[in-house]
Amino acid sequence: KVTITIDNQTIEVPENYTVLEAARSIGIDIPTLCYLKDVNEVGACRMCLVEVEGARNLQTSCVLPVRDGMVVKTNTKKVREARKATLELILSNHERECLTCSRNNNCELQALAEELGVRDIPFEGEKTNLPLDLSSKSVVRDPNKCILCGRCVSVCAQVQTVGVLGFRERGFETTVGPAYDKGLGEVPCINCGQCIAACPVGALREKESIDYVWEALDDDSKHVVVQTAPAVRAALGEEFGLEMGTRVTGRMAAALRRLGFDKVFDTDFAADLTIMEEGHELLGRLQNGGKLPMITSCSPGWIKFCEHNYPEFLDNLSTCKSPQEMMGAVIKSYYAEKNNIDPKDIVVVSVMPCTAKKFEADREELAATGYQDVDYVITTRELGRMIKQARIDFVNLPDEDFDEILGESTGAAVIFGVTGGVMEAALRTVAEVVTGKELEKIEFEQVRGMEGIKEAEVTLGDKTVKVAIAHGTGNARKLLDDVKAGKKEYHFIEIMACPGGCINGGGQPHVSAKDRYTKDVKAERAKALYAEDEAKTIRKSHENPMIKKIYEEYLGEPNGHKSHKLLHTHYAP
Ligand code: HC0
Ligand code: SF4
Repeated sequence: KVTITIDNQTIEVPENYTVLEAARSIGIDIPTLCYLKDVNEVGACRMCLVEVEGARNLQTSCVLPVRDGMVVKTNTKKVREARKATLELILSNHERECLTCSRNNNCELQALAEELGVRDIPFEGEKTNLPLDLSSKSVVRDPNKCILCGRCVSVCAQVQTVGVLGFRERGFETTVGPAYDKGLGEVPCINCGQCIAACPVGALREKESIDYVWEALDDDSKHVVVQTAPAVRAALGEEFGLEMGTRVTGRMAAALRRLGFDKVFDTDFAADLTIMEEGHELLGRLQNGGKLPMITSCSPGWIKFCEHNYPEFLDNLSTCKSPQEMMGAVIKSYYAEKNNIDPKDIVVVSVMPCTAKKFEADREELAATGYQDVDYVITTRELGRMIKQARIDFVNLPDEDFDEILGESTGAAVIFGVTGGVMEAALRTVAEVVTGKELEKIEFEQVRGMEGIKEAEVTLGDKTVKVAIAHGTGNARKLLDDVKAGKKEYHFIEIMACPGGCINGGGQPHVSAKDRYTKDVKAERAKALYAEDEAKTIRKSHENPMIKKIYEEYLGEPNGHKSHKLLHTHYAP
């Protein structure tokens, strides 16, 4: 412990603290811009300047370690003027089109200008006028809005270990993007959108599909069906000022109906279906000497990461399509036939916490009926925008149910949205199928939590099955390197591209660096999903009555002929 005095308050703090951390521990909020806890701690933007007794120059508090006896002032005239001058400099060559920016009212730069009391910008700097990077199906990069904070660069390189973003050129010419001026769609970007989540401004954003969805909704010749991913319900409320972790499942269904969708279905139904297919696939591989470890295939960012970095594991992937794709395929086959609708007239819209799902929906492997399984993907944020554009009073909506029958799901399905959830859902079903006995306890605590890599041994009948879970592709890389080197052996692995799983996907509502500092975003949203699981009467995928029905009426059996045609695929090297 060291003793430090900040703004006349003397406190004791751990010796590994920075001055910023020490100040925040007593509620003194030093402003930051480039700082992102544990990810980007570089002291580049100089917004967090403080005065330190005995030092001639102002110091950047986010990288300044505390020292015993240190005396710090965070709110002197000198500090205020320096911060304001720095901000004015950034603003002087920033494209200040706030009104039409996707981050209007939700921008950390805008908020700082307000907080620091910037009322005019004394000089106009030279502005860049560079083309937008529209090459990716998921992420749009607008270099004119970039403030060079480096947060996206750090997330992409250090957390995801993808490393396709970097600083290019020097001085005024500096931009952030892929090397050699390439577009994000031309490099091994995995579309995870974690860079968007890290961006304080509007320089990185999803490629919006809102206009296409409005157009489909306005077209009377189209039957427009929507599905919502598990994690959306855990975060959509944040777009409307509800507390993080508020579950808005019923209000979300109500809003979608009011937007005009003909049917409101739940990706969770398809998650249950995935468990039936993937669970039986695992049993098959265990019994017949198939390729092990089997690895989950539902996270499209992870699939792309695998294709670029670990092609030798492509045959380990489960052949199951992701739930979003299974749902699309079922809507355009079973549902279409049952209701006598030509699949060409059906438009499937997915609401996803994920930007990579936009890329997935366009993959040519995923068009079981001759049409793309899914037509348009919008993120949780985009759904928030549509609800606002329709002027729906979201907070005060009544709770409504999803439509039958593709809206019926179990507790096992809803936890898909959090790391370890697919594994737990699979274990619930596989354990009962193998033993023929009902589980005494259906919670598998070993696979829960936010540890980067989790391992467990599970007894299934007379066999012990070794499983592992990784979330965030940086962790996936570590795990796969160990498997490759023969250091670890598993039967079944769950990998999700985003840290925390889909709840923290690149399409979820923005959380400022400041809120990320104080709130555990992943844990809060995860709680909402575990609560929904607990509240469900049916919590195992194989007990979903509508899943039983679709096998009876249409699919036959898991991994059967029809399933293979509609619900499985193969990603070739
Ligand atoms: Fe997920 Fe999914 S759980 S990837 O995290 O498997 O995006 O929420 O929709 O498809 O169900 C995302 C979330 C999904 C899919 C499901 C899986
Ligand atoms: Fe990196 Fe993911 Fe952003 Fe692509 S989408 S640049 S992989 S962080």
